[in-house]
Amino acid sequence: MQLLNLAAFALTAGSSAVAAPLNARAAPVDQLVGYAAGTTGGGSGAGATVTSCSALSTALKTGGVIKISGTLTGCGILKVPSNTSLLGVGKNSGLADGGFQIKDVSNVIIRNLVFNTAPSEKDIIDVDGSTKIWVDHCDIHSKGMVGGKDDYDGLFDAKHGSDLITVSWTKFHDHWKGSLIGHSDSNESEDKGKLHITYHHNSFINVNSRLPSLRFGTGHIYSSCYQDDPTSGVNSRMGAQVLVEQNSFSNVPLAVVTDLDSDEAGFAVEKSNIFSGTSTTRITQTGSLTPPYSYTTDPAAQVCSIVASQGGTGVVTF
Ligand SMILES: *[C@@H]1O[C@H](CO)[C@@H](O)[C@H](O)[C@H]1NC(C)=O
Ligand SMILES: CC(=O)N[C@H]1CO[C@H](CO)[C@@H](O)[C@@H]1O
Repeated sequence: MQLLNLAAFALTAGSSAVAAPLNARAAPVDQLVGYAAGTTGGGSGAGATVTSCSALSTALKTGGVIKISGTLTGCGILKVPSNTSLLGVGKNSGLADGGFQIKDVSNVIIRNLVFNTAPSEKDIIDVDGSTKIWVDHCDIHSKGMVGGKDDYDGLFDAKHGSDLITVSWTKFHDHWKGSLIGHSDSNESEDKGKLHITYHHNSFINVNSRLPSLRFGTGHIYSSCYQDDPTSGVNSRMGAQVLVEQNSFSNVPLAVVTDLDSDEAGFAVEKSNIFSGTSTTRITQTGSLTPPYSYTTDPAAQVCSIVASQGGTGVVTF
């Protein structure tokens, strides 16, 4: 009941960038906001529930609504077709040592799933040439910064002209490479004008870098919690535009940076963020992004506690 009331408040309050009252969450927890608006996945049907890798792999031949119950180990990387929702049952369902490849498709939703342990040299979620993707209320992690940084790939990556993506209320933690958007300095012809992505109400804790790293694209990153990310946070490269607002960065050197790792710098605007501990910024070009949608921020001082309790799995359940 309390959740419904808060959501109703946020919806009526709904115009751009409404700030939360102190000590209350303003943003609704169960709503698609941002560049992926209009993504419907497999629709609203009950769908099929799967409890094994073989059943999941069969269900993925046709797509639709697929509910995963339990932790499925050893599924490898599974391809996801268009018009599909992958939903976790309860708090502890997902994939261990596996992931999803979303390649040359459109309209995919992934919610309430735990991804535990990155497969060797692969991304856990890899979006390639695909549009309309919503990842929400997931917990995506590996084993920490162990072994070599290139033994694994990203937690959530998107490339080759992918577009219209929202990643919300998701806990990213304990890994080397977080989220790479745009994989190469030489992919301008595919990526320029694409790679629009919204990140909100996520946490990035104990992840080395790429939170996200964005080339050519457009990123709106708000009300997220960054803690103990030892190399860099938001990395805008190759003319990318980012708006970084109402986030909390604690011990994130180069929390927002525009001149790292690429031949050309990116653009950034940071506003109303909190930088503490070793956190610093290096913004060499000021950006100009105004998101084309309504959204509700929560204040930087409260986002870590809000995301800790309202992010990840077991909040929005299926
Ligand atoms: C996905 O759904 C849309 C809308 O119903 C439809 O036009 C499209 O053909 C579907 N795509 C696939 C690959 O089934
Ligand atoms: C269109 C374009 O620039 N494509 C390049 C993207 O990057 C790959 C390497 O990962 C090149 O092979 C493509 O030519």
